[in-house]
Amino acid sequence: MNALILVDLQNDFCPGGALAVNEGDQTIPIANKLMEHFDLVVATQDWHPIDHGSFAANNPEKQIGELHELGGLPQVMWPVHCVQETVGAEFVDELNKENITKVFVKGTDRNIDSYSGFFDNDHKKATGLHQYLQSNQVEKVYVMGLALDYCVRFTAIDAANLGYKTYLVQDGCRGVGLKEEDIPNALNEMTEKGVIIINSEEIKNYL
Ligand code: VGL
Ligand code: ZN
Repeated sequence: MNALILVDLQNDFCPGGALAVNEGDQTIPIANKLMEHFDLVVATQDWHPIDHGSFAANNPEKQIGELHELGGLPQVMWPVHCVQETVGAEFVDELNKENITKVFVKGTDRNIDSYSGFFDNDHKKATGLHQYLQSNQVEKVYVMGLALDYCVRFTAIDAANLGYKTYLVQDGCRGVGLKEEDIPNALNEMTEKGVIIINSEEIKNYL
């Protein structure tokens, strides 16, 4: 079985949102089109409590974009984003949500961030995504979404490490790019870890 993994296609990561990714909304038509090729479509959803430790606002004297620490790990300070039960945390309206079989929330523990859709950043707690894919006999996963240099990157690398044949659909992703090299570095790192980078137009060649 093949699974499409849609990473964080939420309002806050799109233009006008709290942590807007440049052209983030352009990933939505690609997600909608790709769904037609998959029996199993799962989505991750960044889902933070308002007091989450990754928010600069919850760390006195820390500015957005600065590096700090959370749960004993280096942590970028983010604007308040994807707060549970807010419009910013909702999936983008134009996304065909009826085709999503299951949603996995992450970042719910205020004391640790979770970029990957599989585990928190310390790999201590699983979201249930791996178990769900295993119970559906999934062998190949196709990852796309927001943001390429954070949640997409860690989701794809965890998938490859867990033994899935892992494809990254590059045109279905956009990155934050805090530093200029972040997006090319993310692509290189994924390739090194065995992730195969493809384009949505050639999906049929890789199913
Ligand atoms: C993300 C930063 C903070 C992402 C989530 O979805 O890539 N980035 N929280
Ligand atoms: Zn977040």
